[in-house]
Amino acid sequence: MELQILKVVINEQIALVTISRPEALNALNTRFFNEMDQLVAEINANPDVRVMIITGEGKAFVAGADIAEMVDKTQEEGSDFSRLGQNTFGSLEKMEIPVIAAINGFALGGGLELAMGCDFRIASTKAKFGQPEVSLGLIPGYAATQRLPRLTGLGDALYLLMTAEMIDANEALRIGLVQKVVEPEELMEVVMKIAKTIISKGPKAVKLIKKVVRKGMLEGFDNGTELEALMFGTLFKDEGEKGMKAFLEKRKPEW
Ligand code: CO8
Repeated sequence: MELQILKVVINEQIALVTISRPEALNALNTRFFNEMDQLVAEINANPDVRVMIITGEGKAFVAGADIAEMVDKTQEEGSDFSRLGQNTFGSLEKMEIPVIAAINGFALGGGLELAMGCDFRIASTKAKFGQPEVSLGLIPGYAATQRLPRLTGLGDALYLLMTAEMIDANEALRIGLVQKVVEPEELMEVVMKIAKTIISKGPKAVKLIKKVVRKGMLEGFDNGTELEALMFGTLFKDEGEKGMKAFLEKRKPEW
């Protein structure tokens, strides 16, 4: 399938993905999910890509699921559309490489759910966040009921989900929804710099961080620490040896 909604530029081991349907504030439709599924499969198969960044074109990151597409759905179609998005955003978590959300503007409903499927989030001061579903007589369908409380804690998550309040980037930072807030004109520069910092680290170690942390969050502390010990061991006589020797020899490691 030719990508129409997603613009992808791969450069210096970074895949920059821009969601580009600004006339609808990048609202998520079936075509978006199909394109994203295809792109994730392509990037998973491309060993030259070490970090993926997702951002939005225009004044929105993503202003939610496409209400025009959803309005006439039946109960069954509604559940199917929910599973479609859950699977796509779940596949971002399952990617081995880090996925960063560069939030340029509105991240509402399904847009915030997309951002939460990424590994961490950097926001412009222009970004606005919210889960407005209850205003539409809906609940979130792309896992905000599960990811939001895990990121912010229960009280802030239930507050946002029940009130549909739209918050600014500094409030999102305060409740742990984003990790940094920067001026709009600096957003991509800062995110690129973060991506390059990650790329300078041990490639296997970075992938294992994602795997071990996410497994522990899903399956609990004991399973997580068991996997940590196993994976820790795999780095010896490998990247770990290179990194530790370089430290002792006071030089930069070559992976
Ligand atoms: N879906 C479809 N079109 C949208 C959406 C959307 N979510 N958001 C904006 N648009 C369209 C507008 O209809 C408008 O189109 P047109 O120019 O043809 O009239 C265009 O984008 C520009 O939008 P506005 O004129 O409204 O721009 P403003 O700057 O005045 O307002 C807002 C910006 C505040 C972001 C406003 O557009 C808004 O409130 N948007 C809807 C936000 C929302 O409610 N999002 C949640 C949607 S529900 C959801 O995401 C549930 C996810 C789970 C689904 C589970 C599957 C079943």
